[in-house]
Amino acid sequence: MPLLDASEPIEFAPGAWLFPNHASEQAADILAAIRECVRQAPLRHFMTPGNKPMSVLSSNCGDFGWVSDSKGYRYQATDPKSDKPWPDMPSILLHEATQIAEQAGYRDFIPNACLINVYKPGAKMGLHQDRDESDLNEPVVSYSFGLPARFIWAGQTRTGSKQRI
Ligand SMILES: O=C(O)CCC(=O)C(=O)O
Repeated sequence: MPLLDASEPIEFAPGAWLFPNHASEQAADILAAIRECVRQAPLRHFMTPGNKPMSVLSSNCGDFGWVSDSKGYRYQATDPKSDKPWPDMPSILLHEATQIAEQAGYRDFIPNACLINVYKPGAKMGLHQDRDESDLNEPVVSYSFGLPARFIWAGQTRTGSKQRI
């Protein structure tokens, strides 16, 4: 499994870009905005459809949030804990995500959902594809802050060659 350890923006697979340290200057402001979101919609362990708690702590902001429970994975406009709408997406995230998507070649992207994941030591996310979105031509913009972590990129199939990032 080849290792990608880039210091400059790189398209490491068709349409998939890595922007190392892109958000480091805005990190404090982005994290403050996220903290305000999770104050309104607290972090929780979603249950898998098989009724197991996910190890990651999650919440959402934006018009829609990704949720999981015994009824399956889906996006919904309200927090199932409170039945209230998710907090508004912070303007710094809207702005940053739109700009970086444009740099990666995705014009006119307007994010309407933002999943917030917190990984305490030992928490994991298994290899998976995002398929609950209604338009798979839209990009997923993902920011990661904190301790070093290993991401596995497997391309279009689970069985194809993998990259460690
Ligand atoms: O927390 C992450 O960076 C990964 C999230 C993820 O895999 C997903 O949203 O599908």
